[in-house]
Amino acid sequence: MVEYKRTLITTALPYANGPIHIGHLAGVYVPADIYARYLRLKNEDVLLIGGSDEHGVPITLKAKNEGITPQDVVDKFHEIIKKSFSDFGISFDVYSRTSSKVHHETASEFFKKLYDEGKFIEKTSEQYYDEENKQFLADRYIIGTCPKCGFEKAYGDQCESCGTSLSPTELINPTSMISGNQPVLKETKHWYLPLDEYEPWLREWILEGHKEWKPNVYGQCKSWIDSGLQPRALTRDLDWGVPVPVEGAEGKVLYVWFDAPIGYISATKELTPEWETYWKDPETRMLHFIGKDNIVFHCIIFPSMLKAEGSFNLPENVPANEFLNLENDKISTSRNWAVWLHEYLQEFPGKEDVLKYVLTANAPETKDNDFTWKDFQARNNNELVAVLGNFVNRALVLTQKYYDGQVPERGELTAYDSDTLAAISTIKADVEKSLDSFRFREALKNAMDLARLGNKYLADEEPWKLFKTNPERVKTILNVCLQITANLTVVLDPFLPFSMEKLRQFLNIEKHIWSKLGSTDLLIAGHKVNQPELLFEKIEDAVIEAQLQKLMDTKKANEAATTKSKPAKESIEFDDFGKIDIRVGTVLEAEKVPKTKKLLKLKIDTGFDKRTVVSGVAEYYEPADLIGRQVSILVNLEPKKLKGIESQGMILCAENADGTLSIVSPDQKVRNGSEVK
Ligand code: B3M
Ligand code: ZN
Repeated sequence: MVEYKRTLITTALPYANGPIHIGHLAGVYVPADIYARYLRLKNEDVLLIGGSDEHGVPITLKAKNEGITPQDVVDKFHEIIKKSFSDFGISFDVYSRTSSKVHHETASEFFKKLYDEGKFIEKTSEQYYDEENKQFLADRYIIGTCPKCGFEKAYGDQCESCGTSLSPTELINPTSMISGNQPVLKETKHWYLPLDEYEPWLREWILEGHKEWKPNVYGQCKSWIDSGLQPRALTRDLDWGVPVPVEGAEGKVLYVWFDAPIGYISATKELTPEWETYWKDPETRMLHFIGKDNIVFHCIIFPSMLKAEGSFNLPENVPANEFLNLENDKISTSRNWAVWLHEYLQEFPGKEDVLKYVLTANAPETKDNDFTWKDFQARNNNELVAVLGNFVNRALVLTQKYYDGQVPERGELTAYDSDTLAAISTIKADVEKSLDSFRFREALKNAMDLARLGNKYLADEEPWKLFKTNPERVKTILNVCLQITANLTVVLDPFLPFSMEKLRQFLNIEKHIWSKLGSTDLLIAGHKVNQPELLFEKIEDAVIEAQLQKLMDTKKANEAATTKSKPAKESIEFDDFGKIDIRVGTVLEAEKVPKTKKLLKLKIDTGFDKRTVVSGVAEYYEPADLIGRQVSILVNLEPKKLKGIESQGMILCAENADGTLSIVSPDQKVRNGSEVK
């Protein structure tokens, strides 16, 4: 397709079983939002569609773990997700949910049509069943070892380690997620889409017809098609989802990957009565923004469903991204290893654009990438503050200072002036080329080139040195700088929407459309600009350290959760216990033992004497912090010399999973000498 009249952009529907994190944002929502904003600036007809995926085993498992209903789970997370997207400025035209009535009807009708037209095959097969819970174990209800890569916690539908899509019977050592039992096989009936019959068509449509798709997407499709497609079951034995609308299907629901992409259709229906134009008019171009784990569903299965139905458009492109890691480790909801959007928004108010910037500049477009807080800080301080913020601030402050905020007249141009102004159009063309091929990192870099250009121009021309001697020249220089600033509000608008809105307020201008980009008269002489504020603020080390500390705490908590406690030692007689004399004492003095890393020398008031104890806690406590504290001390332990000091007892500590020590103290002040028993 060359010409199109409108664009329908869909974004993967996040499972409503947890909040949104930076991995979701970098992979799907930030690029989709940039693209939608770009098309809107070009005055194109575009819809950005989103919503929560509220069915499937991820939801029912979460409900089970928390002892609440699936409806409770999705109600809670749908609200959190929707609000965080909106606060972050993802410009959805609609953000819907798949538990809605319109969705249930739409998905149900879609299935019924394929059923009535004989597009499914009905098959009875043996599937895993948990006898204790009397339940079939679909998809993620079952885990086992991946037959491809050996990962031990692969799900029944997919291995998260190697990405292979699986069926439960392929798993080695299958285990029920509900009971932990070995499941048994039991017969059940389901409806399958014979993907094998669509193979020749898929081959032609994708492998011949869409060679322009990103290599990672095209490559995955090719490997799927080349390894031979199998009929795919589109129903499940579950009690949460869209009921299968045919007779003899009691207790069965539509497979979540059948209903979820239809969610894009229902959301469009919810938004506009014109929904069919967006889905069926061949002059509409449909784009699916997704992460790499969703490629097969959006490129093979959903298109085959659409093809079977017959009246819908197929996707024109599927610009899927790879994964984002966090500080060198895979982002994981269950391990709480993530930067959560709703927390970021609270902890970094007014810095929505900074996160968008960093996630775009470092987007996992062609390979997995790593988000680090140090990189976040560096990009903010060295790029947003030092380049973009610095340039516009200087241009605006000088305009206030020299001309009381009025845009000065431009005189005769030097070659450098003309080249600088002409470069804006070149940058426009570069950004378009990058965006049109879904290369967002490059597009952002192209757009930031305009800020770099302005910064360099200002540094080269040094108007502050000329103001006394050549005031006419300064007018021209600042006029050029202000035109660049005004152009920045256009070229960076898709990427930094909140900041560009602010910048338009400083400049006292309305939003310009994309085609104005490159114009050297966005601001006419005499136009009055406002007093500027800072566009971006430096992020201090302490802020970054606090975030890193938060992640360290998560790591510790995870280690603690996965460390098995030692079993209890052999039983002893009460008399044996009676031999142990533990007392509470107060630390009177504390100092480091010279030339050691671990040892502190403590003077303790035990209530009946004052004695010296050497303790191995120097790495965890500052001596000064211990003075005055009550501790538990084993007082009848044989004295022992440590580094030449006689230690008369032992301070009791609890040992953490990571080997760190924590002193055991009474939870309120007691008399020194009190027995611990
Ligand atoms: N909810 C899977 C995911 O969040 C799924 C996407 C549905 S898109 C129709 O990765
Ligand atoms: Zn695997």
